[in-house]
Amino acid sequence: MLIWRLGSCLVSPLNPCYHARALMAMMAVAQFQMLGLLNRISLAGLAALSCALLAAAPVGHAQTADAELNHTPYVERQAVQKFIARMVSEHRFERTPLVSLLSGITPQHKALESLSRPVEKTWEWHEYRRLFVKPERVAAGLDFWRLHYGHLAHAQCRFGIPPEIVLAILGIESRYGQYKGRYPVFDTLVTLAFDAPRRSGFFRKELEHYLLLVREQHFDPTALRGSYAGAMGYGQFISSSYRHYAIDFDGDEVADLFDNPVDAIGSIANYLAENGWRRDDVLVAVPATVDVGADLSLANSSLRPVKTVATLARAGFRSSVDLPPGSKATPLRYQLKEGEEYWLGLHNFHTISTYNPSRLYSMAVLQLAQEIRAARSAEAAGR
Ligand SMILES: [Ca+2]
Repeated sequence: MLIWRLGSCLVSPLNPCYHARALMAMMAVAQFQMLGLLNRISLAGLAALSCALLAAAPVGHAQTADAELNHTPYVERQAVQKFIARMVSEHRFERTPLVSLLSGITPQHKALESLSRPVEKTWEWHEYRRLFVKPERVAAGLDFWRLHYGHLAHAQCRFGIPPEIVLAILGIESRYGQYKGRYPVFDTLVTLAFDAPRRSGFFRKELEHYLLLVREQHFDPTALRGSYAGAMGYGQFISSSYRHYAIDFDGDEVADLFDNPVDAIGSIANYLAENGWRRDDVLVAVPATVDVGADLSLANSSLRPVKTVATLARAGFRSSVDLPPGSKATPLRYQLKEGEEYWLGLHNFHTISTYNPSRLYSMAVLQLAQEIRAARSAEAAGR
């Protein structure tokens, strides 16, 4: 069979379906360009979009073993039609290019698998900590601090977020920008929005935000890459967070979280400030001891500090440092390789968890931050 190559895609001239898809791809690009949605698309982007659309064979598109997956093309599904209608009526999108764009989705079944078993739910604390709080990440954080000292100091001044907290989030989310995810964000969000029933409401909203984001920022909707959950850039912002919290922090009038570490620093600090970070609260969480007979059912029951330190002391959870008896805390238990340890999470611990609602995540951010801070202090002291 005669086969030629378009970009990285194999195109068969003998299959009329491919011709139709290629035509649809180019039409979608042209229509989005007319709408100003693809102002930044390059020739390479055009080829990539064509490839993405060509890759969306209606049947047999993946070697999935899961017979329960819905193989009906997205645009033929009622839920997708309703979504398109809403984007048209509420946000004035043109129907035809949107249909064309949604005709070219390659289902991201691996993203569905990853969504069903996030490490925050399946790993013990000692495993999670070993992955994220390690010497290489501390050393890279220190390098990043040296490189962006002024902008980190500016972010602390403006938003009240200590540099080491911003650095720890950057380190955990993307290894300081070295790994920002390889999933095509648009295809991934469509897959999660329409093939993950338990999370469909959340991901349809994120898909809506994504389409608004690419229109506002003039991004190529098919070019962006991210995590299996559609998180993007240095700070792994999901679409709604990008729209609400991303800021231009270097003054070039673009909030670029993909390639601009300065904007990423400002945006993470802005996110935490907007989600309640208290600049005067030095402590984020403190180690605790538990009395014999303590009410252990209280541990891990909430990320939000809802009980007073005095109440928790009466229930058998004692802070390792003096805290005002009336201040609020939440008792936390962490599984070690052998045994366990307890902490009291305070207000800013909960604020970190707004980034990722997991006690493992917030503690990893805190402990990585503490190690980066210690390394910085040691460096300053000439040790
Ligand atoms: Ca900028």
